[in-house]
Amino acid sequence: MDGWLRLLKQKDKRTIARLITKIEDGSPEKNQLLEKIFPETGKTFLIGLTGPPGAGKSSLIDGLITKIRQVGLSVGVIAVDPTSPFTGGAMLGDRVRMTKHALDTDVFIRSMGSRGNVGGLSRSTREAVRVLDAAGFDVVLIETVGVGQAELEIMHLADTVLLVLNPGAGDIVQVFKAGIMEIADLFVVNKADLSGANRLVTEIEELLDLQQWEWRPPIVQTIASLNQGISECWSQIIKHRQHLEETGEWVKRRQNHLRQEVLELLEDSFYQFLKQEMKKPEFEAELEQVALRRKVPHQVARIWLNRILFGKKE
Ligand SMILES: Nc1nc2c(ncn2[C@@H]2O[C@H](COP(=O)(O)OP(=O)(O)OP(=O)(O)O)[C@@H](O)[C@H]2O)c(=O)[nH]1
Ligand SMILES: [Mg+2]
Repeated sequence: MDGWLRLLKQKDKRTIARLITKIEDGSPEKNQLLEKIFPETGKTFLIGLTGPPGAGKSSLIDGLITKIRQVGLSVGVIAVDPTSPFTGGAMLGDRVRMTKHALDTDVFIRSMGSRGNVGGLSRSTREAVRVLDAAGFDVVLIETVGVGQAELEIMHLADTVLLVLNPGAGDIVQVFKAGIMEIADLFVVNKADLSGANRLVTEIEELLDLQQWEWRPPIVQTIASLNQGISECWSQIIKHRQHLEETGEWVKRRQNHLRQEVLELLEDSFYQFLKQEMKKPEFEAELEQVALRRKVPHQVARIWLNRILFGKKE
């Protein structure tokens, strides 16, 4: 076994940090390293936390880390910030808040920004999670700020998804309409110390009533800043995991995640290939025809698809 792999499996923090940096920077060795660690992965329990900015996701993670350590499990955290090209104040704040775990070898916390991410943030998040998986962390928590797409992407990655909301923080119906409700395995109404928490719970219940659920997402109230409700939150997470295992959904979800990953990689390769194809002079000529309104974009796309896939000339 390579030295670095041995160190990784000992959860050596410097080795983990270096590997994740290589992933973030799109280092040329990246793919080779990921190939080496892949056989060691697939064991960790992946929990995604998403929700609007400032909902208390990091505070909740802080509490969950303590809880998870109490039950004797190791835990890794990847905090994703897709909005900021820099490691902004929030993430710095996260680090400061979580320093109490800094000396614990069974806790590893890493923030990832979008700067310099080759192949997109969701891809590097997945790869960073894989590093923590190979290192042997029992649980990995992924924090993503809910700003649309990133929220939905978490469901292609995590075994269990927590949606963190706050009382009075906007219209729950909007969340519902955006399709974000569908991805929640568990609702966390955080900042339950603020007024309107019970009303929010009722609103979520009413929306959940509109459907039949194989797993009806439970709603947990927490005050993350005071460490309240964390045990209940953890026990609902465990219940969800049991549900997944009992129904065979655990295996199915994971297979779907891998399918999605391969699909994304294929999409990416095809996209790069097509971009090259479109540089050909024949294509440019055809594009000109479109500009002159002599050809329709759909038509040109169909012609080129036939040419590329089947070598057909139209
Ligand atoms: N009143 C109250 N404040 C809370 C609670 N939980 C967290 N906060 C505060 O809310 C603010 C945001 O908390 P974070 O944990 O950083 O929220 P976040 O969702 O990680 O934020 P981003 O990562 O920036 O999206 C902080 O000032 C927390 O102290 C709570 O239960 N009640
Ligand atoms: Mg945060």
